[in-house]
Amino acid sequence: MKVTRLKTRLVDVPFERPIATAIHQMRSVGCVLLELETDQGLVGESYVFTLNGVRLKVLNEMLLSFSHQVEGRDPHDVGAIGQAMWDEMNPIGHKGFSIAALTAIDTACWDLIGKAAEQPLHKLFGACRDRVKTYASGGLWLSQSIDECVAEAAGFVAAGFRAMKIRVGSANIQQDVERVRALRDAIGPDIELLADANQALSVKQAIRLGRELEAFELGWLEEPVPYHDLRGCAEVRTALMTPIAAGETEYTRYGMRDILQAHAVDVLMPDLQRIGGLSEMRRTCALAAAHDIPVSTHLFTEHSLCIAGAEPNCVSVEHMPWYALLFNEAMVIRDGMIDIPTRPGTGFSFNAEAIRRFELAH
Ligand code: SMN
Ligand code: MG
Repeated sequence: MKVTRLKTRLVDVPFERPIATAIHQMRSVGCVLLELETDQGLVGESYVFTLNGVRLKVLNEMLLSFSHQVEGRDPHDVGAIGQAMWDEMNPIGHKGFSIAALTAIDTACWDLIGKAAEQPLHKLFGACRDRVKTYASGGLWLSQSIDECVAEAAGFVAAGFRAMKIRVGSANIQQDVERVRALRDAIGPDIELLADANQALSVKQAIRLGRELEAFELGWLEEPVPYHDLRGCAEVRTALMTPIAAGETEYTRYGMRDILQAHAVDVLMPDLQRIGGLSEMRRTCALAAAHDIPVSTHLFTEHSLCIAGAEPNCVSVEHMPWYALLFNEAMVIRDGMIDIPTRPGTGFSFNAEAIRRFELAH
């Protein structure tokens, strides 16, 4: 099998209303949809994105600039394709959009490998489970009132979730504590509650907030301090009983290695776009396993399910609903778990009508 053409389309998927974390103001996700066409008629698909669609054309241009590394090649040679891309991006760096391009091409190659074998990817990787724990992450934003959060939490439970994540890290620590208290009171002790501070706190603020939140039995406190302050994150971790999660903002196995070596986290949270594709995600899980650290994937719910299905220490995936309408297939959520799809490849294919609806001219 040979890739005959690398093709991209741009879409901008708006949210129902603007939302915010401690450091993000968001109204849409702009996606570069990648299709690798082949001489066998199979098409490999993947996507990468930017918040609010800013710099989407730059991301697209970056992806197109690597076309020559995959056109004319067999996607089964994904290891060599990835290595050639890695070597070529040396002068521009192994972070940012260059790694996003690697992610898109690597993941679409794997999609093709699965489709050619007529196997779901977790089976090709070596399956370990057919369902994985998840948590509702598409809500409980800092921009919402406590009443809105409480109502939304009830909806999450009704939709089959047994865990959910609230955003904290506002300028007012007491306000964060009150939000978490109200939510814990509303959902009771049996629903897992996670909190994400999105790097907004200093070490001392994070320890202060974390100590006040210990009473609410959080499953984890995420990104308490700026992502590059690994020593500070480790300090927060030592000061609290609550587990610390981080990793979404760093890149590749080298970024993950530094986090693990700094003893900065109890749960590693790699992001498919920033890690460098399914190949690098598998290496990352192995690296975390060698440190006895569990992995929970960040965003990219659909495309991370094959990893959770194959990596024993990938114990949960973040459920973010933003991209679901781009796909023909829906995720199945029951009892707080998502089924690992049994369809070939990643198990998710672009929906032509949705793409027509959200497509941008370029
Ligand atoms: C998050 C940050 C930015 C965009 C979406 C989500 C958040 C998370 O850190 O972990 O979900
Ligand atoms: Mg986060």
